[in-house]
Amino acid sequence: PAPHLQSYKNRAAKHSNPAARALLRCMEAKKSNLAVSVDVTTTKDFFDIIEAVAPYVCLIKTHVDILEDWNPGVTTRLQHLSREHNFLIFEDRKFADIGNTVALQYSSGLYKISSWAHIVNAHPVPGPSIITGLASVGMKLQEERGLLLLAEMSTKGALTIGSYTVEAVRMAREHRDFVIGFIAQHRMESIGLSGTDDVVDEDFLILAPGVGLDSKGDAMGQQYRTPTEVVTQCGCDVIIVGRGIIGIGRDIDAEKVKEQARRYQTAGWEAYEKRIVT
Ligand code: 6AU
Repeated sequence: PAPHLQSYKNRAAKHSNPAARALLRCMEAKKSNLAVSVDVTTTKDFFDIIEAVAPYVCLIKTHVDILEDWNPGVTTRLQHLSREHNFLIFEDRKFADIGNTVALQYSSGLYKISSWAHIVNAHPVPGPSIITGLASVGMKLQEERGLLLLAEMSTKGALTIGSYTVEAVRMAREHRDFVIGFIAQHRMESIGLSGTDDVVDEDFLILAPGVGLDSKGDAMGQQYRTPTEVVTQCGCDVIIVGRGIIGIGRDIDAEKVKEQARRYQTAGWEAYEKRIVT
């Protein structure tokens, strides 16, 4: 059966990339396909949220460059929490430059992303060299590292449509050792294939942003769908939730955040259980 009809557990046993295996195993162990997007600007709020949601997530998604008081201790503490609470770390860096530049952006600078983020993402717009550039750093580390390509975006009027998405999938198929999947709104198995192409081993993870239970969008083009639409109907594997869980006010209410995380975890898992056959 197609990957999305199989359990995360079965897929974990077969996947060739160590970061994908670790994520699938974690999802199975915690019964969670929830990634929380911690889009806040102070390290206090950042860790208050992570500590509140940690039991309910398989993945914490960061934008470390929006933290006003970032310091190297942030990523040390984040890695410690990742081990303690069993979740992976995804830095949502959206690389989009030539291979040489993205390799430097991934490995160096203030953030040294490759040293702590299990997963990063990239826009396919520069072509395959963005993958080989990032892989030249990530694949050399003896660590769990993987890349997601942004094949579809969640925003109104996004240009990630038609042949752009098809080419993104083609690029990923050429680099299945490092590209573990897509940021997308649907599964990609059927995309760009002729009847004779052989992709029996293909298991790309689909991580879907733009998920909300109470809202249909924001004032800046974001569009939300429910976990049922995203996971059961469109076959995505991980739901990425930011403001639906962390709220939009100034003050973080840890109890409320916890309650919402639990609610999305349950919704995401029930949507997954309705989908799998093996
Ligand atoms: O749930 P929200 O709307 O508060 O946050 C969604 C998060 C944000 C975006 O930067 C990110 O998901 N995102 C992405 C990613 C993950 O790459 C792609 C996209 O198409 N839409 C989107 O919202 O941190």
